[in-house]
Amino acid sequence: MTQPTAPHIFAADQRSRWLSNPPGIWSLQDADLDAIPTMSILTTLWDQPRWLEAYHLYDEHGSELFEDICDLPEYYLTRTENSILEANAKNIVAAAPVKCIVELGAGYSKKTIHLLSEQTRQRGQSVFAPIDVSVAGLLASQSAVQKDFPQLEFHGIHARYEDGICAIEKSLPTLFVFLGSTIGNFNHTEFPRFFRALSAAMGPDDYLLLGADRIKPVKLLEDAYNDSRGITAEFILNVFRNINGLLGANFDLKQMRYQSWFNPEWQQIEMYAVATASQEIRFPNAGAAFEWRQNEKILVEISRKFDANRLQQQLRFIGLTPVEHFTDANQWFSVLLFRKEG
Ligand code: AVJ
Repeated sequence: MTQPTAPHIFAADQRSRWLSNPPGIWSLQDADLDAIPTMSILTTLWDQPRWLEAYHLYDEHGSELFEDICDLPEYYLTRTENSILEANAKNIVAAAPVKCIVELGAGYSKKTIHLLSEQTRQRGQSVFAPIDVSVAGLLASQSAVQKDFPQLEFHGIHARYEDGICAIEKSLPTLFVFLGSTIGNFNHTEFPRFFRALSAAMGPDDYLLLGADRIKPVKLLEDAYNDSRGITAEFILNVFRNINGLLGANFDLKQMRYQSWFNPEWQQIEMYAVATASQEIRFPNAGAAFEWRQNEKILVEISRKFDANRLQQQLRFIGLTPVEHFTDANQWFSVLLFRKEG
């Protein structure tokens, strides 16, 4: 079978690196996506404190649990951001005159639909290219977009964010969309590294739309990550089921519990798994093991909360100029539009 040539959304020097499989979903030819999670899990688990990169939470079951979290009464983020986008999609799209929308992460949510329908209404023919590490998510997005927006050219990019971002053609006016306060997952080294890479990859006619959860009373924050139905606990501990499957490890979900709190100094929710008994965790495939002591915590996820003005100032230093700031009546969440410094 001959490979179709990668489309014009990829930079010319990148096109030969991307293969389409299945049709419309592009993957890096030389990426070893299996080796990467193993390496990531083992290194961070041997760190002090032990921790995990957040993307391991999103196996199939984890993605379903996250969908359930979005509907929880305590989890105000998704609802609030959606209302901001619904109310302002027209202004956002008008302020960012682009031909292409690249979404980082989950491809086809209610929130994205507001932007896509405004984009097609205001500009007609356009490109929509979500970047995601999950092929299943990209395929779902593809079939939904093809059905609802036949005017949109769809290209799914199966890659980690930075690999995907760097491949996009700089001269194609593009709006990068990064919603849900996913940036809250980045720690203090990942955060500047990510934004430097994004800013460097953006062309002079490119924009960034960023969703960020804001600092607010601690009770509201802590409840959002410790819901009464225990779905958040299930979501966090599910990462160990995923790791057992990936690495043949023996984490026992009955010998751990979920614990979270808002760290006021770091202004972040920290989500931990705590060992309820000492246990030996073995990774037979890697010939490795460690002693997980009773009460020792593994940091599974952080969710940083932001001061919107400070975030704008920070990104200004990285070459991203604030264009507009959209928020809700309570000022719980911000949707920020930036353009690349010309
Ligand atoms: C998807 C990273 C934005 O931090 O609020 C929700 C993930 N973890 N409940 C968040 C999450 C537990 C979520 N993000």
